[in-house]
Amino acid sequence: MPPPLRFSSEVSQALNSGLPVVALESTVIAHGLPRPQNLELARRMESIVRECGAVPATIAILGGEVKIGLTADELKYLANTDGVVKVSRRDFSIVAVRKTDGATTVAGTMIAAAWAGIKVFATGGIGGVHRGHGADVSADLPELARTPVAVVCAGVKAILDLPATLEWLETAGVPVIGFQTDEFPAFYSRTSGLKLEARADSAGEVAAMIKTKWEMGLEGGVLIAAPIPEAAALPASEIEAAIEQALAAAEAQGVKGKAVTPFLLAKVAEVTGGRSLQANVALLENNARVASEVARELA
Ligand code: PSU
Ligand code: MN
Repeated sequence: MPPPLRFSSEVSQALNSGLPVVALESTVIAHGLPRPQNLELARRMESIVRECGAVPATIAILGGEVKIGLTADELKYLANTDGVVKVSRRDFSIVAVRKTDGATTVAGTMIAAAWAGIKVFATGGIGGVHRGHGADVSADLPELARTPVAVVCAGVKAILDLPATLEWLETAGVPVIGFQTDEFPAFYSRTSGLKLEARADSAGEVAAMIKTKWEMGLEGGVLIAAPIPEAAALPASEIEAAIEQALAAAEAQGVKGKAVTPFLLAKVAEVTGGRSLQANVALLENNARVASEVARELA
């Protein structure tokens, strides 16, 4: 049985009247972006979803309670509080018992969205298989294999092993749909050289693919990969040096477990300065737009 969910009034009204709702994650706010850009971005994503005719549901855990839609104050609190637990599948019961605050990852947000009946979710980059650490596989991947939520992302950051991540998704039967692209995008860059089997050119086409999968009784999610807008894209070469540096630092400092991804994200942001942050914001905004259109088509 799902835990009790606390809906914001905006989200509960939207769900009751069948309006399109887009889930948004909170790990990117609490662990993925520096302050104060994290709060600015969280607010911006919510307003974009509204401008696009859907209702945003930022998902997080406050005092052990699963919140579907945050108030302005809750969002601010989450963005500015230290020690918020990063919550994937394994962590839900722990934070519930301890009544602590938690920020949901892509995996955690998918689970809560599915409990709430939300079908579409916008994020920046999902987790994946880590470079040189084939056993370090993000909990986001098995979640995509089992939980029926469509996730819009800009691919994965090259801190990860992109080919291995795509192989994992193929094995697990997760459709990866390129949104107006034939290639898996690489977060900061529009291309990766990795071809996708499926491409959709409109939100309607994406929605049809999602709907058809679920009507067939095929369990699990769908990954929609929308490349970063051209104007905001960074050359792969510029980012690669920063990533190498970040990976070396993580290795040297012996960073392990759930700390690895936040560590790498912070290091890359530090080394590339404002440029990577700007790109990050642009692609998140774009994904909020694409997800809203898909949610409208599905509604
Ligand atoms: N990649 C990013 N930014 C992020 C994350 C990944 O570019 O903020 C976050 C997401 O919340 C994702 C999580 O679900 O990191 C994956 O963490 P891990 O690799 O520990 O599963
Ligand atoms: Mn990991």
